[in-house]
Amino acid sequence: MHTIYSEEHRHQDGNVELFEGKVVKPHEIPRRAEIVLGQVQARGLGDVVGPHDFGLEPILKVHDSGFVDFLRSCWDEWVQSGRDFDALPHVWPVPGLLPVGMKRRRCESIDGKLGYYAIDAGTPIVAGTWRAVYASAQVALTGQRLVATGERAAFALCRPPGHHAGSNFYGGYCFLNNAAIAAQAFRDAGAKKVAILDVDYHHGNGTQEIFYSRNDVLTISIHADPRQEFPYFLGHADEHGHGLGEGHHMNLPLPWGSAWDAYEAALDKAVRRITDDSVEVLVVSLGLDTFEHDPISRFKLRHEDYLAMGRKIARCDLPTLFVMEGGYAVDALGINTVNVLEGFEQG
Ligand code: OKP
Ligand code: ZN
Repeated sequence: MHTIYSEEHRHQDGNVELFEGKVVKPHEIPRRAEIVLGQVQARGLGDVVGPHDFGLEPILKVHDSGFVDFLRSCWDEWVQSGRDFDALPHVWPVPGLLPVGMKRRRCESIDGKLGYYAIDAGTPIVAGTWRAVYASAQVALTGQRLVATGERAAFALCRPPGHHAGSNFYGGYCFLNNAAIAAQAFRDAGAKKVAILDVDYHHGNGTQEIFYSRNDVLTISIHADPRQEFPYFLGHADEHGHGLGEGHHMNLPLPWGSAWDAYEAALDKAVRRITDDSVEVLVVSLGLDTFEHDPISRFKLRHEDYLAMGRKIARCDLPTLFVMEGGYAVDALGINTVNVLEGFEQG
């Protein structure tokens, strides 16, 4: 299968992340994508191609324009306000802040805007963030185009990742929801029903939010239980979709310490839900932070489990776009990623 890759990702290179009460070096670093690219090439997965530029239009079908404007201008406004280090939020308009009858409003101050749009303080915005974020979305869209025009599968080597970003917010190392943008593009290219299967260790809260009231995109996420793990406030087993979307969303939370036996059972449920529906194309939010040695996660998957994961995903028997999400055990990230992709090709 083809891999789509752009060096533009290197421009997302933050200095700091607020993590467990400390200001630490970011876990989401340029070397992640380089390691994956190296393994794609070393194992001969297929050709590596650059992205086309599809412009802002397909992005704006998923994200609010005010939010996209904020991402584009944030760094300049931050510098304008006299700062020269990473832009991070430090104050949030929590729902109870405002007296009854008052509506949350976007503040003109860049600090107010950061708190308005960010869900966490772990996602630094720097000078090159927008360049990298824009290219990452174009990488996903280029993979979408390859699959929509007849390839069985493609691998969008996106960085930064996207599944925590919603229509109107960013965080969890994510800015634009690459998988959601690609899924919407499949719909606009004529697919009647699309499924997004999110196998990242963390719940795909942004993807859930974007499609929660819709029945044309089935979203399924397997992840660490939000009662224990980021993003905490969403991803519980009883969230099924709303209105028209009722029954078109599925969360499969698993406890800390889960290994392949428990994971496989959840993945079987996900695959069954997809094959029971009239899904025409599959987008996989491919995070590899379920790995036993991941530094920020607590599942126990091993190298060989990712081959089995790829084979199992192939059972959906659908044209499939893989979109890179998380994975922070950087030295093992390439092996685990390509294991899924090779397992899929064998399956
Ligand atoms: C992004 B992706 C845990 C802190 C978590 C954010 C994690 C974002 C993960 N103590 N910080 O889903 O891989
Ligand atoms: Zn993750």
